[in-house]
Amino acid sequence: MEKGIVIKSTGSRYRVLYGENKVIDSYIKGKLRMKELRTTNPVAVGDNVLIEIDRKTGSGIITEVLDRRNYILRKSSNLSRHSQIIAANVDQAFLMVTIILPETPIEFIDRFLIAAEAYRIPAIILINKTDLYGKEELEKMDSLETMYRKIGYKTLSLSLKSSNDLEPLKLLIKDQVSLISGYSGVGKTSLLNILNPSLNLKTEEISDYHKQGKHITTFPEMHKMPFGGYVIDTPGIRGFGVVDMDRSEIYHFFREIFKISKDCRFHNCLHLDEPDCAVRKSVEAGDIDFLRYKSYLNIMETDDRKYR
Ligand SMILES: Nc1nc2c(ncn2[C@@H]2O[C@H](COP(=O)(O)OP(=O)(O)OP(=O)(O)O)[C@@H](O)[C@H]2O)c(=O)[nH]1
Ligand SMILES: [Mg+2]
Ligand SMILES: [Zn+2]
Repeated sequence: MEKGIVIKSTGSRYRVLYGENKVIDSYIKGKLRMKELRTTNPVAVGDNVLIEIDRKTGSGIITEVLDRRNYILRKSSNLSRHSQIIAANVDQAFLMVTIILPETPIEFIDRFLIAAEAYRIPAIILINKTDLYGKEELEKMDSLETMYRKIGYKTLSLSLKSSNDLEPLKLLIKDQVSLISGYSGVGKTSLLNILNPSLNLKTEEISDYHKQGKHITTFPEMHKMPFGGYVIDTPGIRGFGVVDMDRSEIYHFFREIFKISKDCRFHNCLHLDEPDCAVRKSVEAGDIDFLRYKSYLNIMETDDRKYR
């Protein structure tokens, strides 16, 4: 019996890292001892597992999934009640965004941040491709950083196409399990190739026509960093995990809105059009950023079903 960590999951096969850097293709046999979870994948990237080695085939057999500290879910489809675990045991989540090529909308960032907030996973915003930015883009980047720093999020800007000091980022990644998410084509995989040149992962130019990525990474995969720590590269999904949150608690995960909501007249205020709403007053006074409030309104309006 060996203890290992799942670094890739492609349906029924799992790649497990164990011992001193040994990798073994594994599968599940029989019933796994696990908590009840309605998911389509019982074992996910980041799971700590016990394996036995099948002497005949050389494959690993996963016999047990150890307790998870946390996990990030994604609904298989909007209508489905089944979810898929994207990753387990994550210390922090990076959201890589770009101002152009492709443009990452604020609402997308906020959806990611509230999901991370709900999972209690610290989120860090990485702004990539600064080499492409002119005056206008740099201004946009600046106001984005100001907006998120004001409410306590860490942001880092970087470029992978010019000599750029990646030391601050490496320090954050070192000895942690990090997940990296973001639109297709922002440069997630390119970053990993730079942090660990022996990886040689596939990346691709974004399409000239759509100015979007081509979804090159198709499965989440965990990579070991030579300086310590692991990073889970994810496919450029149009959204992070969906969390089971009630519509009435969405504002709990907008940290600055939540903080001020204690001053609303009604304890069940949703900050829409209730009288004496401290949140709306704060938005009017410019203390809460209007863009954040707008994301909140949009999420309240459109995601009625998804968040239940
Ligand atoms: N100019 C510029 N291009 C970059 C930078 N970082 C990445 N790119 C390019 O962006 C393109 C997409 O990069 P990928 O690393 O494949 O993007 P990804 O986020 O992994 O995309 P998916 O796997 O589809 O989710 C590649 O052509 C990279 O060379 C950067 O800092 N500046
Ligand atoms: Mg990729
Ligand atoms: Zn209110």
